[in-house]
This record gives sequence, structure tokens and C-alpha cells, in this order.
Amino acid sequence: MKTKAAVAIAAGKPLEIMEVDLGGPREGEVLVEIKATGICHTDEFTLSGADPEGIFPSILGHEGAGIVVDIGPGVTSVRKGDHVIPLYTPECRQCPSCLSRKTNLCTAIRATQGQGLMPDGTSRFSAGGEKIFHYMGCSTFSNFTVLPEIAVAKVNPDAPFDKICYIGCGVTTGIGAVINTAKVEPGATAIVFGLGGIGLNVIQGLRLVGADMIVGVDLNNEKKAWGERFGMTHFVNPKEIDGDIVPYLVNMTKRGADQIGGADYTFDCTGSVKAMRQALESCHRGWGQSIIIGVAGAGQEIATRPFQLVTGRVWKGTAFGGARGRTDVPKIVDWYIAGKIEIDPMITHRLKIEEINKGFDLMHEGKSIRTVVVY
Ligand code: NAD
Ligand code: AHE
Ligand code: ZN
Repeated sequence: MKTKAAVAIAAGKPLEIMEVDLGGPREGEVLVEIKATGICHTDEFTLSGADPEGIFPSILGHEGAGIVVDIGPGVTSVRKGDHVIPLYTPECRQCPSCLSRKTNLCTAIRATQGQGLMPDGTSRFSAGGEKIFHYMGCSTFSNFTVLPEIAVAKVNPDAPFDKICYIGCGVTTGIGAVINTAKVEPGATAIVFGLGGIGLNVIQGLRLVGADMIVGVDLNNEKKAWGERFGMTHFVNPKEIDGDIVPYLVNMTKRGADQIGGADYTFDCTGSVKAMRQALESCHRGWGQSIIIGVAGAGQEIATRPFQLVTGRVWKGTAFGGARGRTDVPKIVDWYIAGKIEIDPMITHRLKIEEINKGFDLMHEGKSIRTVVVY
């Protein structure tokens, strides 16, 4: 079939809108009509050329929602008409990782997914006979896409596509990092670096679990009001303080008799390796946990004095907020419908697919929290 898509032709180039060819669903696969897709910073990261796994030409996008319009042989868990969210972290429930109950990082199809291919090693997208690669197993910047059935979460059909698409990455990543990865307890102190589409969801996750002090750190002062909107209690712009941000934050989070300072939990939602170090070092001695969410470019590395870990700080990372997609994503959709979590105010811009490059401009300019493309 033919489908309209925004194609990443080469690193650093604007996406090109074109009609592409898409092969139908094979064994264990589904064809999904994408109704809406968010633009995440990770799409920009890959388009910029910084992603070691970036392949071109490809169809980016991994934060979508849509309807199953066809199924391949052997598909049992979804049927035509089901509303689904594509999962860049699938959940096969059979691989050693899924069975371990220790991680959400299903390994069933990760190797081919990283090569921009379907599990059988083929690409279903092409144009003029030239292969176009899939992206993160989703390619939601195409109006229609194929996915393995283990990589879709069936969700409540009452939920609006143009809002729940954000649960396909940003919402689940931010809230999941708090609940699944850090397991933040009520009354905790936390510092969130980067108040964008992910960081604001970490903040609303912290509010949800009852954290006491929620410090937001961003280089952009316009993010202060955004953080406060979702539960941030204090804001710091590193450019506006005297000296190093780490002692400043440690001092700010002093509580209790020992007056040592440092947060119980810190989160990097920037992708800056400098901010990742600052986040680790602004954790509380003895028990502070720092969670890396941000994705850093090829060749970049994190560093700290080992003494930081010897003295009890813990460095952790999280992918998709530790969420098991087919199990957890439908629950998060229900939380949204029940009003337990907010999504609507974070969607600052809506665009047509023809306007998608404007969404990347808005992100570069720091003007958007989430731009959603509606097909
Ligand atoms: P965004 O562009 O919406 O927000 C980033 C924010 O960080 C901006 O407000 C920016 O001003 C701020 N910032 C940048 N450098 C900073 C610094 N040194 N100190 C303080 N603030 C700084 O991006 P987003 O969509 O929220 O994504 C954030 C990061 O999370 C990206 O690296 C993205 O690739 C990554 N991500 C990871 C996962 C995962 O599963 N681990 C999922 C989604 C996104
Ligand atoms: N391809 C990059 C890594 C990118 C990355 O870490 N992706 C996150 C999701 S970001 C969503 O916005 C992730 O899920 N990682 C786990 C995985 O298996 O990819 C690189 O550096 O090679
Ligand atoms: Zn993302």
C-alpha cells in the first residue's frame, strides 16, 4: 500500500514529506493507522546525526497512537479496530529478560530493531524501489506502519489519540522513572534536571507519589512556570547562581539533624553528560539515587570520582521508565482518563504532518513542551 510519511533522508536535513510504499503485516505482525504522534527529543537526537544507531533514509517517530487496520497470520492479542500505542520497548513475556521480572528491556526483537528492520530482517518501507529503514520499531512519522504484535499496547478506545500518543514515550518515561526505577517514597526530596517533555512528567510523577521537595533545574527561565504547574516547589537556573551548581543544590536540600544535604533522588532529563554528573553529585551521601533518563550523543561519556559511589550514591539509568509496555501502558491511559495524571496542558502545539519540521524548530527554540502531529 501507499502511505504518507515524513522521511529522514540524511542526518541534519529537514524531513521530507512523501508517499512511500509499505508492505503488509506478516506472521505475528499488525498494520496500524497512526492517528497522532508526538515529537520527542530522541527523534531530534537521531535526526541530528548524534545517535550511533541512526540509519538513513528512515522514518522516525516513536510516540504514537492509532488503530489496528489489519493483522498478519497468528496474531492473537489484538484485532482490527483495536486502539493501540506502539511500543519501542516491546513485551514478549517469553524472553529471558521478560521472564526475569528484573527489567523491562525485552530482548525478543532488539537486534533487528536497532538495524532499522522488522524481526524477519526486512524493511517494509520503500520509495521508488529504494529501501527506507524503520526507527525504534515504530516509525510513527508515517500515517500507516507495521509492528510486531508484541510491540503494541491495546488501550481504552475512549481515550483521545492526540493526547495518549504522548504515553508512547514521554509520559511513561517520566512517571515510570519515578515509580518503577527510583521507587520514590512519600516525603522524599528530589531534583529534576531539564524541564522539557520528560522532566515535567518526572515532576508530575513525584507529585503523584507525594514527594515533599521537588527542585527543578533548567537553563531556560521560561521552564519555571511550567515546573510549578506540575508540582515543582523550587527552581534553579545554573546560569544565574554564583559558582558551582552542586554545592548550591546540596545546601538547598539540607534537612534533618545531620544537615548533610543532597536529594534523596535526582533525575537527568537533559542528555548532557555534564548535567548527569551534577545530578549524581547532588544526591545525598549514603543513599541518594541518581537516575539517568537523558540520551547522550555518540562518543560522550559520564565521569565522577569513584568516591561519590563509595560513599553510597547510586547511579542508575532507565529506558521507557522501566515500564512493561503491554502491561503498564493501558494502565497509564486509564490514569489519564480518570484524571490521575495530566497530559493536555503539556501538548503545546498541534501540527499537520506537512508541518512536522516546524515541530523540530519549536523544540530547538525551547518554545514547545510537546508538539503533536495529527494525521
Ligand atoms: P526537551 O528538549 O523537551 O527538554 C530538555 C530540557 O533540558 C530543556 O528544557 C532544556 O532547556 C534543558 N536543558 C538542556 N541542557 C541542560 C543543562 N545542562 N542543565 C539544565 N537543563 C538543561 O527534551 P525531552 O523530550 O524532555 O527529552 C529529554 C531527554 O530525555 C533527551 O535526551 C531525550 O533523548 C531523553 N529521553 C530518554 C528516554 C528514555 O527512555 N531513557 C525517553 C525519552 C526521552
Ligand atoms: N540509540 C542510542 C540509544 C537511544 C536510547 O537510549 N533510547 C532509549 C529510549 S529514548 C526514547 O525517547 C532506550 O529505550 N534505550 C534502550 C534500548 O534498548 O534502546 C544509542 O546510544 O545507541
Ligand atoms: Zn522518546
